Amino acid sequence: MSTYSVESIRNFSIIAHVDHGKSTLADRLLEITGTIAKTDCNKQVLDKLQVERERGITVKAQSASLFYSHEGVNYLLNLIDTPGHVDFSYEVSRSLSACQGVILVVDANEGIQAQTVANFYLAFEAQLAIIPVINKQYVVFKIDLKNADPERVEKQIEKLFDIPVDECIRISAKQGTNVERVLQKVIEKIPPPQFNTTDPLKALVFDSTFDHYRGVIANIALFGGEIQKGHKIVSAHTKKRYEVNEVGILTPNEQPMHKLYAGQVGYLIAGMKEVTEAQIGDTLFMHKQPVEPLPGFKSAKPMVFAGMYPVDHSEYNNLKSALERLTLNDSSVSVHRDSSPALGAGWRLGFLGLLHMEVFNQRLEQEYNMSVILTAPTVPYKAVLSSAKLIKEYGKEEITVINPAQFPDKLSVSEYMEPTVLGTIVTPHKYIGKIIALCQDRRAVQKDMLYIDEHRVMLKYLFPLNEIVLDFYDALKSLSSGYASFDYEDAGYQAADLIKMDILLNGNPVEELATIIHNDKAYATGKFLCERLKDAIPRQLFEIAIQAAIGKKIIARETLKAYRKNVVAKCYGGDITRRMKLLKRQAEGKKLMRKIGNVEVPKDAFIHVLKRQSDK
Ligand SMILES: Nc1nc2c(ncn2[C@@H]2O[C@H](COP(=O)(O)OP(=O)(O)OP(=O)(O)O)[C@@H](O)[C@H]2O)c(=O)[nH]1
Ligand SMILES: [Mg+2]
Repeated sequence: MSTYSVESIRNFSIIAHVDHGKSTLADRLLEITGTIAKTDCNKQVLDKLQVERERGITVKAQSASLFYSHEGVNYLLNLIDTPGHVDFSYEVSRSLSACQGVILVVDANEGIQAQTVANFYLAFEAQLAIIPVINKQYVVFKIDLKNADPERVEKQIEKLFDIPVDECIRISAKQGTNVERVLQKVIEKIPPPQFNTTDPLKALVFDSTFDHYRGVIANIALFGGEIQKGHKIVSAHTKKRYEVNEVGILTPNEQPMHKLYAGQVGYLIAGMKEVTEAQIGDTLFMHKQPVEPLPGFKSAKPMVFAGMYPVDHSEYNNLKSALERLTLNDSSVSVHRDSSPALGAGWRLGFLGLLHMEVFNQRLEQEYNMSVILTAPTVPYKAVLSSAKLIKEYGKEEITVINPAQFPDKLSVSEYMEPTVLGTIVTPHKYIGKIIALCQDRRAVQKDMLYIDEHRVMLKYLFPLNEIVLDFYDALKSLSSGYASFDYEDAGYQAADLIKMDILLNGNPVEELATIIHNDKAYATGKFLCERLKDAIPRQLFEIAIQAAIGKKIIARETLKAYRKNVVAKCYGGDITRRMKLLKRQAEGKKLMRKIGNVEVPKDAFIHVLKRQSDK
């Protein structure tokens, strides 16, 4: 590694909208540089996780070091393939901190989409060199995809990003056409890092993974100095001291190296065992040579919270340790202990979005063999307290509510607030009418509307977050035949007329089903939940009233008629053992029931009801 001085290093990320071909382009770059053997089987090789392979999407940024010789000079190129979906944009912004430039990939068929815009601005604001690449373009047959229209996409890029048309490189990542040109552009256009090996060590931890045997593997970018096995280093965040066990580069698997130098990107293992030790955004420095820590990252801001409980309560401790390990690999998940009368002890987890929640759940199942119950997702609301008693209890006036069960009563609150996001929608103009109607139905306020070209429009709307987390994207996709794309960013809180809706069974509230909703949506949601619950609860000896209530006011009601399955009736005659057996079986079934007042509800009924709600 010592032969690669900073002048011969280029650090860059590949960024784009979902599915525009980042990982496929990375495959070709790995092949051209001989990092992996060229075969027909290389399909998104950097997507190593099972969930990534199954879903065909990248969820975790992945680094790879490439060696490439150009005009007689040997270069060390460090590439980071990033995810495209909005839920994982935290991965993108972190990756960019280790780079001096980006390759911005745009699909020649789809053109600029919502995440293209979002990711462009991430790179632009970080003042990185940007190389636009138009993908799915095949020069020999003119086009790779039938509807590819590179000229149009180039014009969009010029109009929106102010990058001259002739700077775009047309490639086919799949066929490898023109990809070598991209590498050359990387060398010409992306500046080498401006760091010195003679400075004291300053290493940014921009990502980390957890290995069962070796503990934390930190991805580091060296902003100064050098590092090798045996060095004593200190974490600026925890002030803890470590001895370096191993350093190396990713090619894309870990390859140990003797030393890493300023400007280089690689990994480090130094006996860190805990989540709190491997703080992403942390600066590592040499013992007794403290440096000014790098600014680090804003911590990931959870957008949705959901309760998580083991399906079988004897699995509690196993789930706890699985959660600890998985959050090491995905530090953007926030974890709080929680408990619920129906589901027992568990956690309340914060995710960056619904896809993130699904992916995390899938990884728990696949990588840790855990099956869990997830409750309905909720967004983090705020309440400004007016009751002196509550202010004293919380120690502050403004509290964040991530569990509807803890929603403070209107009488002790001067104002409720809900989180909002600024959404960007990019769509062919013929769907505009329907999309505007959808946005209005979601209580959104239009902020901007811009034609990217004669057929394509970019809309900006301020949305209440809870109106989009569950199913907005699906609704948008279905009314635009899949052509509209959506991205959003945090836009702070706004005052909102929120209420807590309780669900009652024969007058007793069901804590798990308490929901915080906007006043305007209360009736529809209440009716919906009651209907679902009626389907989910078995009939019992007496009639059951299922009600939705706001405070003392009932806003919806369903009635479940009385009924009892007399299992013993069939056992006429005197076989007492058979009778006993049946009664015993019935009693066991009841163990799986949760009693609310005198009503027995199957444990999974809540989930059933909540899940259906999210499918709505
Ligand atoms: N026809 C054609 N298809 C391509 C080309 N490049 C990528 N694809 C296909 O586009 C799809 C998405 O490619 P990926 O490389 O996974 O896209 P990505 O940008 O990494 O996607 P995310 O990481 O999920 O955001 C795959 O089915 C690829 O085979 C290309 O040049 N031509
Ligand atoms: Mg990918």
